[in-house]
Amino acid sequence: MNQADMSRCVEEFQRDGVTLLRGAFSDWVDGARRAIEENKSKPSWRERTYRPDDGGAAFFQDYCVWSQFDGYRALVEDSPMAELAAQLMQSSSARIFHDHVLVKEPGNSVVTPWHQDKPYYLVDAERSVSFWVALDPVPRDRTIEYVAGSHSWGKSFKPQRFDGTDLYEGDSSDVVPDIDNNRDDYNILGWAVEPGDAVAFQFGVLHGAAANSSPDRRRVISLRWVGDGATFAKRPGKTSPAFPDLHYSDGAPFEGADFPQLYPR
Ligand SMILES: O=C(O)CCC(=O)C(=O)O
Repeated sequence: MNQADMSRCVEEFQRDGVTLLRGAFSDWVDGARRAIEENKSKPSWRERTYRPDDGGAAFFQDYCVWSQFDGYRALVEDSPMAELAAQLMQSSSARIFHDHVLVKEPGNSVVTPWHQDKPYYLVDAERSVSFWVALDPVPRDRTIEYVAGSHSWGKSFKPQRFDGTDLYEGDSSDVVPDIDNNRDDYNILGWAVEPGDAVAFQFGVLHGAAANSSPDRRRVISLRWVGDGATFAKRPGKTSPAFPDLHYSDGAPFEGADFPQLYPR
């Protein structure tokens, strides 16, 4: 990507909370696709696959597996992702937080509801970015969507699992507004994507994605990064993803072997 394009992306990312990086990871698509097949046959203990009641195709998800499969590791360590993360976040450093693998098989009926990522996580980060890397073509009507600017609302909405259950028991925070029935009230952004394109977005921006009502697979890996000043955050329950063996105190600097700083090396 040339300097002018990158400057425009940084501006959009700061203003809207989201931007599109065309073709940024094309060279890592084949490896990541291979890793998905390996991962599906050897899921981690964090795997969460939704099998809809309608008997339709599955929605495979796994987390925190980037260092276990060569194709994922290459995408994280060998691609320009760490440096792009630092540039987008306007940070002098970039640290990998985790990955989230999302495979909506052909005909999968699970809609990813509107949500923000930050209340699910054990990290508080003013500088954050997820790269939603497409490994299949996804047309505009089935792609991930964002409410532009919602990262700046100063809100933290109630986190719920994708099946609609609350993540934290007794959580009294506000529920996400009914965006689908009031779409004209929001500036909703989304792009048709090709394999190797990435949508980069902040942990605080509202987003959701359609079901996969097509005969094609929708394979994605979402890689999460944080920048300068990130700290651990204690939440009122088990975070998603969960790190049951990790001991940390609220407000401590976010670091450790699970979360290596990859920019600068
Ligand atoms: O791809 C999807 O269905 C949702 C992805 C998502 O919510 C994320 O990457 O944070």
